[in-house]
Amino acid sequence: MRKRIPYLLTAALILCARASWAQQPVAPPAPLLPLPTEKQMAWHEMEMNAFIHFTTNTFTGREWGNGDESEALFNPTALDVRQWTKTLKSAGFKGVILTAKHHDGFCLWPSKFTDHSVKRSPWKNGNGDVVKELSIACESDGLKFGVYLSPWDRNHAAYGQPAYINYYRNQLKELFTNYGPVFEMWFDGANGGSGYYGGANETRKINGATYYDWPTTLDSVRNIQPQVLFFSDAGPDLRWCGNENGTAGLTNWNTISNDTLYAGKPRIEGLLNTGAANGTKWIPAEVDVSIRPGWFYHSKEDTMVKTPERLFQIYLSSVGRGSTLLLNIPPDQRGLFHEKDVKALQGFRKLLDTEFKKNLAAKAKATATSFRGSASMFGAAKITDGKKETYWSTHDEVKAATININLGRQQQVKYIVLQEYIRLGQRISSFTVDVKQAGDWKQVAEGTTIGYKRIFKIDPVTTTEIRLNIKESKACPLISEIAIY
Ligand code: FUL
Repeated sequence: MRKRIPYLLTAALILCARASWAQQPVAPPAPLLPLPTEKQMAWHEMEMNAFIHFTTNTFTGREWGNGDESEALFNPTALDVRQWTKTLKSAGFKGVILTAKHHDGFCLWPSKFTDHSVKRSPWKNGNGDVVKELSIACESDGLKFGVYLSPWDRNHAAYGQPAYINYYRNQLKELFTNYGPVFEMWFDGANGGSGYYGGANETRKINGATYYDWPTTLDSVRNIQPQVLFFSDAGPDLRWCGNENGTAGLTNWNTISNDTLYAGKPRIEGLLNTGAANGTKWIPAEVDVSIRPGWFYHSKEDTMVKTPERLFQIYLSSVGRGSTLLLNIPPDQRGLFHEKDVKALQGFRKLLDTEFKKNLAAKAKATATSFRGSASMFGAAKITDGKKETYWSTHDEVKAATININLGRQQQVKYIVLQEYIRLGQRISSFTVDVKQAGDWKQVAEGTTIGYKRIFKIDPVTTTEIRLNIKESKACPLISEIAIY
C-alpha cells in the first residue's frame, strides 16, 4: 500500500518550493559588446592624471624645438620631482605622464642610443636622469607613472627613413625595461615637417598611416609590459578627445571603429570627440589640456595660469562627461611647478572638496519602476550603496525605466552625478532628470550618453525627490551609482 503524505506536510513542501523559486538567482544581463578591458576599467576609475611637459623648450621659450638646441641649455637649478608628485597627489591626481622626449628629440634620460640627452647637459654634470627620478617619486607617492615618447624627432638624422624606426623602438625598449611599470604610453599626432635632422635642416614628410608600422612597435612594447595602455588619436587603448581645450563630447561613446584611423590623420576630431554608438572597439576619450596656454613653461604665461574655477569647469566637461582628465602642469626653469600653478591646483582641490562634500543620496531611498530578479540582486538600492561593483538593472526586454531618489526631507541640490555600470558595456543613449517642486516634476537636465560618470551642475533647487528617466538604451540599462550634492 502506498504511503500517503499527510496534507500539512504537502502544503509545507509546496510553500518551500515556491519561496525558493522566488529567490532563484536571476542571471545578470548579458554583456553588450564591446567591453572595457580590466586595464581600461582601472584607467576610467583614475579620473584625473597629470601631464608634464619638460625639455629644452622650457629654457628657450619655444613650444616645438627645432632639434638643434644645445644640450647645455637644459639646466634646471633646483629640480625636485617630489615637489611635483606631492603637489599632484594632494590635488587628487592618480597618475603622471612625462615627456621623456618631445618633438625636439632631447631625451630626459641618458639613452644609450643618442647623445642628445641629459647626459650632455650641465644638470648634475650629465649624470642626471629625470625619467628615473620621476618614476621613483611616483612610486613613493602612490602615483602611476606614464611616458610620452614623441614619434616625430626633429633632431635625429635618420628621421623619415627605416633606421629611425629602429632607433625609436630601441628607446621604447630602454624605457619599458629600466623604469618600472608604465601605466600609459602617449603617442601624439604631430608627424614630420621641417627640422634639424642631424644638420640636414630640411622638411621631411612621412606617411603617417604606414611609416611607423605601429602594430609591430606596440607588440614589442606589450611583450615587455602587457599592462600598458596606448594612447594616440585613434587608440588602440585610449583615444584623443579631438581638442586641447578640456572638453569631451556631450555625447561621449566609449566605443569607436578604429580600423581606418591613425595618429595624425586629419579631420577626425568630431568623431573622436563623440565616439560612435555602433563602434566596434572600446577606446575611450582622454581629455588633455594645459593649466597654461602653452604645454611648456614660459614665464610670460605666469599671469595666464587657469584659475581654480576654470579647472573645476574643465573637470565638469571632462570627468563629468565620462572621460579621464589629463591636465598638463609644466615645470619651470628651476625644475619646479611654479607657485602660481601650485596655488591653482590647491584651489581646484578645495573646490572639488567643497562642491562634492556630502552625498545626499547616500541616505536616500531609491525606487525604480522596474528591476531585474529580486530587489536584493538588481534593485534600486544598489544605486545608492556606494559600491562600484553593484548595480541596478531591468529585465532584458525593458529598455526604459524611471529611478526615483527620495531624500526624505527638503534639501538644496546643485549637482547630480550618474554612473553607468560600464563593465557590461555602455548602453544608455537618452535620458532626462527631474526634480519635484510643489508636487510637480520639473526637468533640470537631459542627455544622451552617461558612461562611466556624468555630472550635471544645475541651478540650485530645493527638493525632496529627484528622478532619472531612462528613455532609450541599447540594451537593458545598468546604473551603478547616483550621487546628489
Ligand atoms: C601635441 C604636441 O604637438 C604638443 O606639443 C603637445 O605635446 C600635445 C600634448 O600634443 O601633439
